[in-house]
Amino acid sequence: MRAAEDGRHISGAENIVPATQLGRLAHQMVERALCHPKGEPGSITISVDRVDPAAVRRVKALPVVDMGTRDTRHARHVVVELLEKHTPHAQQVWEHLIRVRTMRGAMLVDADTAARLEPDLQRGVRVSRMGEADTDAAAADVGTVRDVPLKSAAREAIVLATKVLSHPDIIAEVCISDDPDYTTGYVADDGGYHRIPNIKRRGSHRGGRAFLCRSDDVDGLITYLESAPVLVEGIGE
Ligand code: PML
Repeated sequence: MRAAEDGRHISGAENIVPATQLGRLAHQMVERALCHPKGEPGSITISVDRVDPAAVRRVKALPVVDMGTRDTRHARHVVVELLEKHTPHAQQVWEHLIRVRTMRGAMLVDADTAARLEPDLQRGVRVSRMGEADTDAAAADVGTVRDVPLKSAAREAIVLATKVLSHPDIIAEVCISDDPDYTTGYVADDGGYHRIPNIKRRGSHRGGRAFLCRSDDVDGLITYLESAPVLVEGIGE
């Protein structure tokens, strides 16, 4: 699902489900798009692609680690400290991230040089074809329509981060939501999905994702992130 207003991206969501659940899922996604905190969209697009069940890889969800950061200064310190385990350019990765505006996809950053590796710097890398294996648990978590955006944001981010980290060339991901009301971000790495409250000030439209990698096959890595179907199991277990 993609929701937009005057060509401006408002929200998006996706999942991998059996055909019998498509109606329910489409209904939930439309309701969610209609009450997103970034505003009511002028257009909502739902698209459906057939996926070969034999091609779907199942991976265990990253464990969630709550970092309990006090304010934006503390949050920035924690992000940089986590990234420093993986790159000498942690500060530069943070700078890349806070400068980005209106980028739908993610930045792909070389851990050794801090160079951006995406072929199209404006488009970025759009991670797609992922979902939560236990769709009954996901549906139960959805709750009332008003709760949907907040409740599902973390779950969907865990699904995305787990897919991203399931590629051996990815070392870490850092994310700031571009939703002005959503101030919890995360750093995902081999230690888990680190939730970071106060990663930005409320009301800020800043936001984006950066994937830190070491790769001899950037094209293959991008193909995996954008096209390989992955189901994530056991969120929060
Ligand atoms: C997004 O807007 O896509 C990012 C959501 C980040 C969720 C962070 C969390 O609450 O764990």
